[in-house]
Amino acid sequence: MADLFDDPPPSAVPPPVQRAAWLRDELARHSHAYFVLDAPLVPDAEYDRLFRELQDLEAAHPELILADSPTQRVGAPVQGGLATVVHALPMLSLSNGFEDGDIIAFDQRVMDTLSRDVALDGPVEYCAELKFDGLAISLRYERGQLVQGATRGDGSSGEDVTANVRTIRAIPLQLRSLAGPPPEVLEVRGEVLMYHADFAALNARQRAAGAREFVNPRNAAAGSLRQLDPAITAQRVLRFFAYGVGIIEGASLPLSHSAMLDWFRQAGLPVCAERAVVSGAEGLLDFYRLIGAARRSLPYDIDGVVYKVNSFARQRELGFVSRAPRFAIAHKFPAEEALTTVLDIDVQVGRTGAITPVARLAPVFVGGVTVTNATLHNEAELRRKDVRIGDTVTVRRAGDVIPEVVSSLPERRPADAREFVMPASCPVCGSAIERPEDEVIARCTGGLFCSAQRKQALLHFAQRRALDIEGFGEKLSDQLVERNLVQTPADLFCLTLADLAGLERMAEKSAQNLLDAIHQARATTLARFLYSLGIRQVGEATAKDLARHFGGLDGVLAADEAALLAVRDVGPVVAHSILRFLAEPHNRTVIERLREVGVHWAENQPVRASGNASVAGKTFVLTGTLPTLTRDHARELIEAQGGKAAGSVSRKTDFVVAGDEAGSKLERARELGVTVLDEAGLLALLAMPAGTTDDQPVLQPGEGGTMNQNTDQT
Ligand code: D41
Repeated sequence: MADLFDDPPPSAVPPPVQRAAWLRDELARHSHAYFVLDAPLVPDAEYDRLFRELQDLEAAHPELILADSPTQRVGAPVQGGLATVVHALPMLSLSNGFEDGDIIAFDQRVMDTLSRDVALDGPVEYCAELKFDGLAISLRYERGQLVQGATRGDGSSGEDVTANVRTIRAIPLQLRSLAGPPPEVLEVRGEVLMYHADFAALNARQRAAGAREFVNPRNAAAGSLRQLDPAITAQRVLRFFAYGVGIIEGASLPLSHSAMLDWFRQAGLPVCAERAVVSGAEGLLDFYRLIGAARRSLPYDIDGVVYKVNSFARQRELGFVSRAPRFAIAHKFPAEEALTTVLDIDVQVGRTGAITPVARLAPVFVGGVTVTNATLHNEAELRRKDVRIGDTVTVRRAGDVIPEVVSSLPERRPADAREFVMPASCPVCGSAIERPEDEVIARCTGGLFCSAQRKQALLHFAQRRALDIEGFGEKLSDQLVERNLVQTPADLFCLTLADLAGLERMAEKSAQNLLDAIHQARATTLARFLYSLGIRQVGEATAKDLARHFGGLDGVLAADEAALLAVRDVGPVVAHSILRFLAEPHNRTVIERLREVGVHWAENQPVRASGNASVAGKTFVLTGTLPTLTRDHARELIEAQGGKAAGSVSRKTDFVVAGDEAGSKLERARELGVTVLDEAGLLALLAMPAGTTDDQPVLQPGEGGTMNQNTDQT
């Protein structure tokens, strides 16, 4: 078999039978590497090329087509609805726990039950795994061939989704041969889900096609799996993770759940790597906390973790209560979505005057806190979601992200529900609200005349990434503006102890501390200064580009459009925004006054992108925890050599620097074939002499750092 994996030399063109067999093996090997080993061997385009070659070959020689050829995944549409499948062994449900106490009690019950029959020697061993937020399905393999896929349904019977399941590349059409012949029958249970990136891409396509977008990856996965036409399912990238077993005939299972998962993986089934064998309640709770912290960096949604007594013999001893096994429990994370009602909708005015509609909600506990306000983003979003005052809505609060209204439930709409009307004038300052034809964001035209914008501008100016005035917060900004103590950021530097001591909750000591902090903040960098001005479209990265390019403020102030466009990553939109800001005499006055009151920085010579050719002009994305460098430090090192640190991975990314627990960004890098470095690799790159060019290998294995480009066969 092994020699079939080498592309035959062109001189010896193999007969079509052999070429087709080679292509099928090669395609299966790549799918396995991608979906099961999580280590792609070739870029997607190479897979596509091999796939097309096999398709062409089979078209020319239809006798070569085999049922389990990767080209045969998409079958004919199902007529007259999905058939019902009665599960040979019912698909059980899981009982839920929410608090530590629930888990401690579960472990105690397990110990009590087991020790009735045998003396327990120490804590119980569990297999802990993720609880995927997808759809449970059962796959039936007969003699290693996939013959049926069915949804869980009510646990006793589900829907026949064989044709759709066959289109899921993560699901092998044929099991890899283990020692001995394949089992007569093997039912594999697991979850079908959609990764965040694939969900976003699907919704972008839906939007472009004017079709309905999906609310979340779970719904998208469910909708995709229950299609009547498998050609549609085939266009949706679904994944699968195996976590259980149904009927098994003609083979015996390993002795534990964790050994079974390993066995599945060897058989070519995707099994999630995020799993552990742990002991006792303490081990379970440690796993819960570990996964809770890493949850955001996973490329898919989970809604908790699942614990299973590891030994199958002990599982049998424990048995079931009604439809749920006594040997397993789901430990759920606090729900991130909840239903509540919209009491009112009003608008908030942001730093740049952006008007954001905000839903005032009946208080609801979601994502671990009580939420009373949720953003509706903008008018177009609000209309698309058709949210009305009085509606029942789904609110989502994930991690530290601002709570948002996800969707409304029109079927629960009361008769007196009212539509939101965008105000014509700013509720804070009364200035007109305008929305340019081609933009989605409406804005208050009041500028710094609008106190809402002034407050936000001050907060932006003082924030950590700008002038970094310690102790400057929202309450303070509100008071300074409301008492007319501060009109522009420059006024901050003229505040006196008496001004501050008169404010609410401001003792003399804290007033003095604040004055000191303001005084200290005068020493800054040009990049921070430019960022602090709050010019639209000028974020931190652009501010740094500008500072690096011009070296000093006067260069920026004098720049015309052509000069701005010469700055890396500055395009016409950013250039116009800067020019518009600087054309406003008022803004120039504020800048002058800031210099007068002593805000200063070291002016540099403009940096030419020549420091280290391996780094200068290159875009880096940092992800995960590096062993010694903080992310900020790594970023500074990259920037010091003319490189740029970006937040997300795209085709323009040159390097992804990945540490521990790197998640979706690393995944994306692999998908796009972006070079991945670890910390040692980054440091080696930074130490490289000037003049190293693009086409020289950046690092050789064994040179102190490691690098893997996923086109290499690792
Ligand atoms: O990830 C999951 N959603 C998951 C679901 C999992 N990791 N393990 C599971 N194990 C079971 C048993 C123990 C009954 C085999 C499950 C489910 N059941 C399950 N999924 C839907 C209902 C039950």
